[in-house]
Amino acid sequence: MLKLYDNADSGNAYKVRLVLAHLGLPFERIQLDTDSGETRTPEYLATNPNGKVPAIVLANGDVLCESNAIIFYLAAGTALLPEDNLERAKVLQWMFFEQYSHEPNIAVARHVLKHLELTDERRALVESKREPGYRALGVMEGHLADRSFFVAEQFTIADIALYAYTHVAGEGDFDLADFPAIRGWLTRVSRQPGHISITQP
Ligand SMILES: N[C@@H](CCC(=O)N[C@@H](CS)C(=O)NCC(=O)O)C(=O)O
Repeated sequence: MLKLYDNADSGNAYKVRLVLAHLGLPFERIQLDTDSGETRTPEYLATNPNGKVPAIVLANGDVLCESNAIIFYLAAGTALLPEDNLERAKVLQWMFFEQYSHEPNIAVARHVLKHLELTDERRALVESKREPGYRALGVMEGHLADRSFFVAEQFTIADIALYAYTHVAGEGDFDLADFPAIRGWLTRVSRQPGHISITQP
C-alpha cells in the first residue's frame, strides 16, 4: 500500500490527501510534526533528503517527493489530468506558478502567523509577503473571471494545487473580499464529489 509522509496542517501535504480522496486510493498516513524537527531526523532524511513533507513511498519502495510532482504522478490516466499535451502543459504552468509565485508568499505568511512566535523580524517577513501574495491572487482572479476552473474548463490537479493554500489564505492575513472569482472557484472546488477538508482525519 502507498505510504504518505504527511502533516495535518500542511497545505502541500493536503494536496496529496485531496487527490488520494478524489481517486479513492487507500494509503497509510504517517504524520510528522514539522514544528518539532521530525522531518529532519536521519531516518526521515533517508526518505527525503530535503527534509520536508509530503513524500510518498510506493508499494515497490520507490520514493517520490514534492507535492506537485506527487499529485501529477497520482493523477496520470485519470480525469484530474487532461490527456491533451497543451492542456497538460497548462496544468504544469499553474502548478509551477503555485510553487514560485503563490506558496512562497501565502503559505509562508500563514506558517509564520500560525506556527511561530511573532518577532519583529518575522513580522517584517510576513509584511514582505503581502504585495507578492496579493499579486498572485490578482493573477488568479483575472484568469478565473470568465472560467470555472484553471484549465480546460474541468477540475484538475491545477485546481487542487492552488486550492490548498488559497482556501486558508485568511490564516496568512490575506483578505479575499476583493476576489469574487476566486471565492466562487473555492466553492466549486469544495463541492466536487470526493472532496475532503484539510482537517479531515
Ligand atoms: N516544495 C515542497 C515544499 C514542502 C514543504 O515546504 N513542506 C513543509 C510543510 S508545508 C515542511 O515539511 N517543513 C518542515 C521542514 O522544512 O523541516 C512541496 O511542494 O512539497
